[in-house]
Amino acid sequence: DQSKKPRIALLGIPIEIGASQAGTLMGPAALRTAGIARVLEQLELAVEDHGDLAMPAMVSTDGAPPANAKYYKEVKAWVRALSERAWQLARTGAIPIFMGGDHSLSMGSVNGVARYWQEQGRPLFVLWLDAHADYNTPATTITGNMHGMSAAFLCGEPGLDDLLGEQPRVSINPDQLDLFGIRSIDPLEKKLVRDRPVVLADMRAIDEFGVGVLIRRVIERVKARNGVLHVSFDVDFLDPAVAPGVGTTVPGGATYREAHLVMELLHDSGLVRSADIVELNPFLDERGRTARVAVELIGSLFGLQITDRPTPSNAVFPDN
Ligand code: 4U7
Ligand code: MN
Ligand code: MN
Ligand code: MN
Repeated sequence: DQSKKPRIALLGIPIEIGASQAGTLMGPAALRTAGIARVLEQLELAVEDHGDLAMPAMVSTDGAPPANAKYYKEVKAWVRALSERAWQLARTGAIPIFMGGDHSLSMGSVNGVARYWQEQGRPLFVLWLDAHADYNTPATTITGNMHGMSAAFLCGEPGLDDLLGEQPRVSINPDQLDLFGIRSIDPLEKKLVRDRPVVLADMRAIDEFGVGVLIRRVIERVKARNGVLHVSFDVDFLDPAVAPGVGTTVPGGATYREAHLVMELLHDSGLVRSADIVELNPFLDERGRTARVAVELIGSLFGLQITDRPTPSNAVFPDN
């Protein structure tokens, strides 16, 4: 019965001006070609593809845009439109998957779903799977690229204060943001992250403790507060050997299996209510490899399993 199945709402956001390299605007098309809807349908989910968000008309801001924020006006137009749309999609009760597009789109997608969960009275936690912290502001950025500012903006850092226009801005408490997989951070950005109660698992921590321990720690924190989880998956979280189709590759990333285990554990938690999949750049990909890996990982996030047997939560196998 179609009506009883959990619903997934796919929305493409073909934005690329937040990044330094062109090409992420083809991301939604590549994810569709790689079969994102088919994979989710095979998991007994009701999938609605809402197409791509149309490029919004630019709104003239009063006054000059902030310095050190490239394409501020264009990004603002996208973020405002997406925040409204994300809020509406969340209100339908579906699980929205926002298909990027560069990571600046999360300023709109996360703000919109955060608004919805605030109305529901449940705290929203954000898991940021990324090589980068994305915790720059116009005051700390080296490049001025806004895809490197989204996490900081969402936590209420100043500098892009007019970005949402008339949309209500819902700040995420920094202790409800988990930066996971980090291995590239700029000097002033590093200082800012150090001064904030942001939770962080860098690649060194992942090497030492493994993703199993660290993701369970994330899940326990969300459960302890009766919260829900948004997963913001930047494809450069993955090692470039697995995922070459991104503009900002950093060596030493998550392996294929580490990334699947992250997604499998998140699925089992039952806490994920929305997700972004961002920074896929099909122009830089090799024969669709990265798009395919991204779709497989979305499969694991929404219930694809190897054996369909319950996995014990400790190292001891149950008697059966
Ligand atoms: B992404 C960078 F300087 N920190 O601010 C910057 F290294 O969404 C990179 O994670 C940002 O891909 C990367 O431009 C943004 C740079
Ligand atoms: Mn990144
Ligand atoms: Mn990012
Ligand atoms: Mn990037």
